[in-house]
Amino acid sequence: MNIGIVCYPTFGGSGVLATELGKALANKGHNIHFITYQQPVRLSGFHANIFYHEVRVPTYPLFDYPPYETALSSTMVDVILNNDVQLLHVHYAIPHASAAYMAKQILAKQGIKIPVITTLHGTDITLVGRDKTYSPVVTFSMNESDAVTAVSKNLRDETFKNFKMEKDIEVIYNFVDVKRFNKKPIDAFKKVISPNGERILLHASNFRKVKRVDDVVNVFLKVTEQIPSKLLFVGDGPERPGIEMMCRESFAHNDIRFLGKQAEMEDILAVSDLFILPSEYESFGLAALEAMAAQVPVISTNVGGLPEINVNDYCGFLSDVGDVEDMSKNALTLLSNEEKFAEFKKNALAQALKFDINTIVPQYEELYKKFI
Ligand code: GMT
Repeated sequence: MNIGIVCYPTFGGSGVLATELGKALANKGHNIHFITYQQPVRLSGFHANIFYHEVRVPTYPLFDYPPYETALSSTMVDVILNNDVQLLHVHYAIPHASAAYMAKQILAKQGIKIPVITTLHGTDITLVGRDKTYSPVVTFSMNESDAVTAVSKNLRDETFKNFKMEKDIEVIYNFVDVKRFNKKPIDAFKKVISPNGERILLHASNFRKVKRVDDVVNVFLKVTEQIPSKLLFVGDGPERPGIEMMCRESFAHNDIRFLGKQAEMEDILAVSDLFILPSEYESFGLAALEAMAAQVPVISTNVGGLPEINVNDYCGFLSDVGDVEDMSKNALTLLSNEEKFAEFKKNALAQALKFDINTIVPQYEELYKKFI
């Protein structure tokens, strides 16, 4: 099949998932055309079946806001016409679903029928999309898509609750390449981070308010008071300067490292003991799934789609939002009981295998086949 994939190219989960999906489909022999404004972060190297088309948005003194959506629709039309693309799969509704609708209408006038599949990822529904500034366009373009998928049951339910949906939403869970993430730790790396065998706690996100990164710091401080530990932060975003300040002022400032944006998460996960995700909302929590694939138990909140992935008292623990006390207690339970910890690590891998790339990607292929 010849598939066009539209996504955000940044470190956010939707872009990561879309890129990994494109790579997996290309490995299965499909031709994949990425359409976005920058090379996606997880897309590097050469692959015979992968093509990257950059959306250029010319500036003009009249524009306070260059019209990205118009440029995106025009690029979609151009890529489809010149590469025999048979289907557009857009990730994150805003503005990808409405831009795809426009491209579809333009092509229809030329007698070309191009099916559009929209995958909802989270904030496009629960935060941004619900805002009345966007909601009429999001509702219309979801309903005009040939198929809509959501990455968890919770996100599907939230969409029905908040939008006037006229069509069904299929749940296709996010996936992880377990083989790639279940790696042996690099001893030298571990030694640098925890020279005296301290435990390593990890958090990775885009440092937005919804991630409650200050809770990560507070959980860590309570843990390291009892069991000497180190805290690693991966990612970047608006809350990072405040969090860095908070860490600098804490008694454990020498035990906290900010690694910034990292493409090779598997190497960092391989040396980590626990993954901390205290978010206010997660439609899915792809970062938690990647941790589980690396046999890292997850200490998370119990909101959104997280309970569909992180099974409480099996491969991690779930707590109420903001309950730092409970999250630190759960972390200490695992770190102080080798037997339980080993069992949770094994369970984390078993749980991740349910979301393995080889199980989920065929579900997208089946969906594509219905429309091509
Ligand atoms: O919140 C983020 O990290 C970014 C955001 C995105 O759209 O890239 O992530 C959303 O999509 C991910 C992939 O499907 C999910 O794993 C995240 O849970 C979801 N984020 C939220 O719902 C807050």
